[in-house]
Amino acid sequence: MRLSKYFIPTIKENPSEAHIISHTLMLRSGMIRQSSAGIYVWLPTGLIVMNKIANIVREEQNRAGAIEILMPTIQPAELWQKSGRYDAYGKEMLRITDRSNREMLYGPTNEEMITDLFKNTVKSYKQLPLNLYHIQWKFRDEVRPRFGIMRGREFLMKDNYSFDLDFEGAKESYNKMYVAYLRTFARLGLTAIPVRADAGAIGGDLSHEFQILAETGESTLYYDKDIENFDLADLKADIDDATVAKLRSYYAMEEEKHDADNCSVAPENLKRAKGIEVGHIFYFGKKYSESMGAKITGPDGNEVDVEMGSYGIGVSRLVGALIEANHDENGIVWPEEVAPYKVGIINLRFKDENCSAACDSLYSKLLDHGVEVLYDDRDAGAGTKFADMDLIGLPWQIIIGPKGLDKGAYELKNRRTGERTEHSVKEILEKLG
Ligand code: 5CA
Repeated sequence: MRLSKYFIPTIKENPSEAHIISHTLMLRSGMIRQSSAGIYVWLPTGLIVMNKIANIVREEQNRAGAIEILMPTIQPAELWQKSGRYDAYGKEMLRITDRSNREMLYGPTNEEMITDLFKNTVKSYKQLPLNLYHIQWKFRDEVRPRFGIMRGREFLMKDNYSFDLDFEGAKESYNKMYVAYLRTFARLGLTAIPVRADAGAIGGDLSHEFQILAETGESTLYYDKDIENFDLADLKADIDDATVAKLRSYYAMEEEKHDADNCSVAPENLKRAKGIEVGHIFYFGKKYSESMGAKITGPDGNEVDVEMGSYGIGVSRLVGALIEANHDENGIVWPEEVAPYKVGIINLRFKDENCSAACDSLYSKLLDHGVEVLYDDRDAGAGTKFADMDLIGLPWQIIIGPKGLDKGAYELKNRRTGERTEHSVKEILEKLG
């Protein structure tokens, strides 16, 4: 992409409305603009990153056997009246009336709708287990939307719902998602700690939040520091049962649920830290199937309420969480997996014909090699170009000016380490292609 023909409206100064680094950097690097409180426009690079995250989430859901569908954002109130949550949800739900005066709402989550779909489509245990997911916008009229897209009112979530005949089956579905989540966050290069979200409810230990440690996190966690010996960001390969069992044996709990007097972890091993919740998985059994009449015929011919679980990942929140984990004083430092482009070309001398010809040529060669490249071909000074490229945070930069060209050398900069090396075009294509 040629920057002169693109749309990345960067900002030099730190915007006063931003209080955490990810929000500041998303605004400054031109990824988002606020439309109204907690509601954002996603600009080109922001959208690319969010789509890349969504795709990694999607691949890991598919690998775990979940099936993608797409449910609407607008739901009829009737479904929520059946489950009993229409009144309980209170002011966080955005309620709408259509032209026939029917009560509708903008979905904050989809348990009711999926249970209704299941009820109308699945009749027998032979069609189970079933796990359906979608990646769709949600709306929650949060009291305090803040930190940009981190706690938005409109946000993108992957949510899925498992259906099983019995508790044993539901537990298996839950465990599959637990592993899928570990793999998803590992592929994003994030260390997400599985935190037991509920100690005593029906599911026992079948509710976990996945928390990324960050000083700007909204949750406070207590956890056994031995969990850090697990390289959680390295769990990309197959995760065996023993690893899962070990992880689940570690203590990790949110502050509100942590009982200091009865905690099993030795005080010297107990750590307190802030976290960002990027995922949440629940087993809730027959809660919705019972109230909404989602029954299946079991092997004995009797009808039973189906066993369910639900699983959420904050896809748009992850964009912010990734920036919290990957930045320096000059801007964002994208991991390659989710970077909006892999490499940026900086043309230092726009008015120099040789220099521009060399940049144009390298740009098309990189494109031919299938490399995602952002080419700063603007009529702007070197200082501006360096600053913008660092701010945008692509993993690699190729800096091209007349001096280097005289030697036939192209400077390659690694954004993360700052290391600069000189290469021929051939070497660059081999390295990045
Ligand atoms: N129905 C369940 C799971 S499908 C559910 O809604 N779970 S949740 O409330 O925990 O949300 C799932 C994930 O969405 C959270 O872990 C968080 O990462 C993300 N999320 C929740 N609220 C917001 C928000 N206001 N802004 C951005 N992301 C959010």
